[in-house]
Amino acid sequence: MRTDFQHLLVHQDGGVLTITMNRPEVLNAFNDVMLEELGETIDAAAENDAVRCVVLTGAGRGFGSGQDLKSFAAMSASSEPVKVSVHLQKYHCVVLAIRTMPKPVIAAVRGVAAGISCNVALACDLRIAADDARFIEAFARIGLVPDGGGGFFLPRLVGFGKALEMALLAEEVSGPEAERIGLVNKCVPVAEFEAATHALAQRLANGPTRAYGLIKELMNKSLDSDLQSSLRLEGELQDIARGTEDHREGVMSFLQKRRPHYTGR
Ligand code: LHQ
Repeated sequence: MRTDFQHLLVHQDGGVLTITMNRPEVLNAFNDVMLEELGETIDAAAENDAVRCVVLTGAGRGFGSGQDLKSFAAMSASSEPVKVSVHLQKYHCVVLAIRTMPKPVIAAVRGVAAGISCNVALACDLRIAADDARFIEAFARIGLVPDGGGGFFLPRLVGFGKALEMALLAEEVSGPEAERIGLVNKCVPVAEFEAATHALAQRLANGPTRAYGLIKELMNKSLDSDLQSSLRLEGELQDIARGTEDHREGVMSFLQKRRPHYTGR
């Protein structure tokens, strides 16, 4: 797997692939290169069976500050400005790749997660935050609407009223508050952040990966489904899960009163 990127640090430890957005001087704002590198790495992780859990995080004191506003201004000032909707398609590929990847993706957020960086974190399957985290739906501050899937994920995570409040007022939500309102799954003290992220990622990487992929599919499809369709899909996916080695290992280990050893097959 390629690891020599300009603006990403990519590190594999066992089944855990950690992708670190690495432009700390601008709080990991997205420029075109970093966005393309992230897309490439997420796609490669999805295809690679040796990767069983992905962690997305930021270098330095923040997770990400959104679109790089300097490069965006330059883009807008060019003689042939690109339509934002066209530029957004690259982000949409990343968001869709995270959602459809048949293995868990964790966003590990320290410090600021603003604008589209915040919404990329919301697209991940689980979010762990340090207590110095600052989530900002910063768009309205500069007269824009939430993008990168924020309009979809935010109300589904925190409810309609809180989502509108975050998007309209564009105020910071702290790590502990984010945990309280369901924006993140877990908030831990900064001193424990790395160890807690590592433990969660290793736990998922050692789990029944194929079942995790099917669980993602079931939950994601439920978001625009009805009960009957969801029940039908549940049966189809359970047939697949039942045929996996990990299912057999899970039942066997239970009966033999030992810990399961899942291989992801
Ligand atoms: C930055 C940025 C940044 C460049 C900090 N760009 N340099 C829109 C258009 C198209 C497609 C994609 O989607 C989007 C959606 C978006 O994402 S729009 C939202 C973009 N993000 C923002 O509006 C946030 C702008 N940044 C801030 O409000 C603050 O920097 C935050 C609240 C993130 C952090 O504040 P502080 O902790 O006080 O840090 P700082 O402001 O001192 O920033 C540190 C440095 O990072 C600083 O550079 P300098 O040379 O002065 O040290 C900032 O200029 C730079 N930086 N965000 N998005």
